[in-house]
Amino acid sequence: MATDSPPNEIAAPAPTVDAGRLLDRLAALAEIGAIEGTEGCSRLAFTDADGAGRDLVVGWMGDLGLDVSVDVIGNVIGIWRPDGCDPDAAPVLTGSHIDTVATGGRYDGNLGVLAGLEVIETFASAGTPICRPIGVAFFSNEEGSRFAPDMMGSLAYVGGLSVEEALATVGVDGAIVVDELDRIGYRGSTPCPGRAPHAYVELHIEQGPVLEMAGTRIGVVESVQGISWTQITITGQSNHAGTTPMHLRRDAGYAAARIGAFVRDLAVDLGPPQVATVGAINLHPNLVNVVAASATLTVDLRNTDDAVLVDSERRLGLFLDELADQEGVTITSRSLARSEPVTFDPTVVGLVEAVAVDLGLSTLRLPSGAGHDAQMLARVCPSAMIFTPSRDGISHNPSEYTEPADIEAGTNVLARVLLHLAGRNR
Ligand code: HGY
Ligand code: MN
Ligand code: MN
Repeated sequence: MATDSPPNEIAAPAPTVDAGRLLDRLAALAEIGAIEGTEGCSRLAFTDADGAGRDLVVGWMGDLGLDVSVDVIGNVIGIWRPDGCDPDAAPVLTGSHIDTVATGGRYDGNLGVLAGLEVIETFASAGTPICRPIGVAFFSNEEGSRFAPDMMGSLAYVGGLSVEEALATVGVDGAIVVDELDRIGYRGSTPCPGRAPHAYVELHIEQGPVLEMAGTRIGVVESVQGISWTQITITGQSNHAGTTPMHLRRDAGYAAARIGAFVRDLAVDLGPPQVATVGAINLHPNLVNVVAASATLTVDLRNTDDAVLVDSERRLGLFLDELADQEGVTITSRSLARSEPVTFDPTVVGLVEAVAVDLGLSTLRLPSGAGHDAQMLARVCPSAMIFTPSRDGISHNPSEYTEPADIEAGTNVLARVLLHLAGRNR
């Protein structure tokens, strides 16, 4: 297995990447769904903007002569099979996602896909010999904010979600995945689950403050924390805001606010790394002079320790039962996504670290607070991630930014790691 050689036998230095070309592609992709007046972009999964972004990246894959496949859930993989490599060998895969949240930055996901393209173009231009094919993927709907769960495409790719279930998923706007995939022309024919890669390595921005605060260039990601998404529906009674005495109200809006306060207090009580977020609240009829009849909201709970995450879910459930009794409302909930913490392959993690050190870059081992496609690929092959710092730790925000020098450094680490994994005949 490519990962059995000790990291200190790192493959011959890889050719250095063309950071300017990579930054130009990041800028070109960010033009699609650009958020006016910002550096960011909005390309929710399977929207026209996502479709246009896909077309651009697939065009670049074609320009490089990659073998491009589109599977039945829209995952796209471009594989480089140069002369001299074993074309039938399981490829070493890199990549990420190009769908974004509605307030997205230009680096989240996009960096991992375009850095993979850059590495392949650098190797192809230099005639770098490899034994195994190298592939670059973008997986469908990593964000999950329009269609839950997150990492939908990569989860289906590894067999963790049936294609039927994924295609039938109804989004927050009432759209259905299969119709949207057909509409943007990315419901492909390649079967899913897909072939297990030989190994998977993903470059991604950290999206948090840790690397920047430590003054470190490269994050050596050891794991991804567990994620729990719940949709909560509260049914009360609409009533007149002026005439209804407080003790006679069945106020869904107030109940929703109490839930938001509870999950904040729960995270503070449990302490780091527990985090809790109410990101979406919709009231009905959402009018100034009407006590809300109903409310729908989401709760995102995360922790590196699954036992604590389970306890936070339990405590939330107990609170909802108490709240329903107190306020005379009915409360129902359903899980939108649930993934346990994932530990990456220690040998590949060690390889990332050894390469970065060999390139003279400072490193820090850390867990990922965000979910990533790598956590799904880790189910089927040795996987790891490389982080680059995020300015002020900001992400899921159009002002998301990573220094060009850090983008170049992270991509050179990726190049060397991929060469090591693909450059040896095992
Ligand atoms: O929610 C996440 O962690 C990722 O951005 N999908
Ligand atoms: Mn991402
Ligand atoms: Mn994201």
